[in-house]
Amino acid sequence: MSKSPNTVPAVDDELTLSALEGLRKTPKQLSPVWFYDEEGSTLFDSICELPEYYLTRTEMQIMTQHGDDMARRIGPHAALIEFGSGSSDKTRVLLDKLESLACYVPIDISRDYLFETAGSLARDYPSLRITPVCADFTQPFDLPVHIAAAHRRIVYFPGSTLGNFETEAAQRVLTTMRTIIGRKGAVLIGIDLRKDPEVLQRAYNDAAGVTAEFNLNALRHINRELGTDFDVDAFEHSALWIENQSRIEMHLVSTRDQDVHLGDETVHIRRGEHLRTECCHKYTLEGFAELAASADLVVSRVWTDPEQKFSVQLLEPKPIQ
Ligand code: AVJ
Repeated sequence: MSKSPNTVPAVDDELTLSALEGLRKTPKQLSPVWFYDEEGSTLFDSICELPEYYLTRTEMQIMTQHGDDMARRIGPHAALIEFGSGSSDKTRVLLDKLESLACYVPIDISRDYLFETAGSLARDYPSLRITPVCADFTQPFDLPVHIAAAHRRIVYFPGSTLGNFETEAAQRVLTTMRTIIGRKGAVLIGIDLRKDPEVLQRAYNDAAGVTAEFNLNALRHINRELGTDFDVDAFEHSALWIENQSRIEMHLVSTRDQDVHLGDETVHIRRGEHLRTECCHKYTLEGFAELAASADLVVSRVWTDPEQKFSVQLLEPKPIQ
């Protein structure tokens, strides 16, 4: 999984092109990847502390309560590879419980944040081999060769981040994981579950307005990175439950007509027009098992909280008949 060195265009152009592609769609779209600059990663950590945002807290409870069982099922001498590692908070629960872990490979797109977190983990787990990889895991990336020496490879993907992907893209991410773990490995994944729409709406429209700031920060990030001129003050946050898609959609709504310049192009945004910045799919247990099966993965264990708000699931390769 490596890029050919002479066919890669200038990175900025690649980013500009993919941003333009989204802005040419109807409705206009921005990738949720734009949330996560350093400021955005910090805002996301604040979201996790919000009373309305049950996801992180519930997942953490599940990890604490069932971590021993998870560690037993993972077994000794595993390589732990985390997709979108962020603060690695939930990972610490696993690191405390796993027996003689071979190595930890956190993968994240936010470089400074990744190395900062890896540094603090290295201080707290001095004997653990930690190899951070700065990458967008939806694109080809290289893993350190030393993971081959581990007894098995475990991909950890907490936080229900898979929910950000539409069905086909989610299948591709799961297939990437399936390839990484090979025949003997497993995927440990956090998946948010369908529930009362009221509870969902509140989780993405918090009273303190942190989610709104997080959403708007995507525009600040893109302005800084691509030199665009979105008028950040002329956008409002909106998050709605879309029943027939079983997802929350985060949007930014323009409060005036504006022209945004991107590369050589001018993108016109009408007053009242929506930019979609994120989809957060919510699954039933059956629905997720079906999605996993489409990537040749079988759900071998599900851990949930008593109210079944959230789930952590162990996926293993479908046995070859
Ligand atoms: C990191 C994708 C799991 O979908 O809940 C939080 C991001 N967006 N509030 C989510 C998010 C708005 C979050 N994920």
